[in-house]
Amino acid sequence: MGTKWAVKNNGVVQLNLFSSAPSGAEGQIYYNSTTKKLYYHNGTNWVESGALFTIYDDFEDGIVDPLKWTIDTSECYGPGVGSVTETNGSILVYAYQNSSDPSTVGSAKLTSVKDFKDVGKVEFDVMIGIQNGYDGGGYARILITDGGANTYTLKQFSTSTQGGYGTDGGGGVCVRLDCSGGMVTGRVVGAGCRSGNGYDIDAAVSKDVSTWANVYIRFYSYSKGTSGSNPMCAVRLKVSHVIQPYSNYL
Ligand SMILES: [Ca+2]
Repeated sequence: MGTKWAVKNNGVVQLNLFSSAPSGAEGQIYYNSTTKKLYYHNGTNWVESGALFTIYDDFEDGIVDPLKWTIDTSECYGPGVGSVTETNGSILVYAYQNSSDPSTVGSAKLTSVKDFKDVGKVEFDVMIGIQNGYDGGGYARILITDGGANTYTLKQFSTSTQGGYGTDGGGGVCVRLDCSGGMVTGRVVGAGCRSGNGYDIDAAVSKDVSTWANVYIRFYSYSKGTSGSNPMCAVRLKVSHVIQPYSNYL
C-alpha cells in the first residue's frame, strides 16, 4: 500500500493505492495501481466499478496462468496424448489417442483455481470438435466439481451422440450460470452438427451444491481406442473469455 487515504487541500479525495486486491468487505472501495481501475466490494468479490462484468480469464497472452488454472494430464497412458495450450483469445484442451489397445487413453483436464461457489453469474463460450475412427471413442465434457468425488456435468459431447462414427462432429455452446444460494443453475445454449445432421442445444442445468465446500469449473477431453482397424480419436475443446460476475448483461 502506498499513499494513504486523504482529502487534499483542493478537495480531491486520495484513495489508498493497492498493487493487488486486498481482503475486503461489502461496501468498501479501493484503487488498483496495477490495473489503474477503481473497485468496490459486493460482499463476495471485488468488482470493477462501472463494469458490467469482470474477466476471470480472456486467455490474452498465450500463457496458461497457474494462478487461475490447474492442468491434469495424469490419465494419459501408453501412446495417449493430452495437452492444454493457450493461444491468444482461447485455450485448447486436447486429447488424442491412436492405438488398438483399449487400456490406453488420452485425456486432458483444465480446472479453475477459483472457487465459483456463490460468486454470482458466470459465462463462457466453448467450441468442440471430435473426430473418431473405426471403434475409437471419446468425449468433451463441461462440468463443475468440488475438487473431490463430487461432479456435475453441464454438457457432454460424445462420439456416440454427437461426434459420429468414423466421421467428424462438434458444436459450440454458450454456458450461462448463476452460482448463488448454494445452487448452480443456468443454461447451455448452442448448435452443432454430426454427419450432416444439425442439432440444437438448449439444456437447463440445476445442481444443489450447498453441501459442496467448493465449486470449480472443469473442461475435460477424453479419447480412447478399441480393437477396430482405425481406433483413433481426437477431441478438441476450446474455451474463451470466462467472465464473472455480471449483473446487467444478457
Ligand atoms: Ca494467460
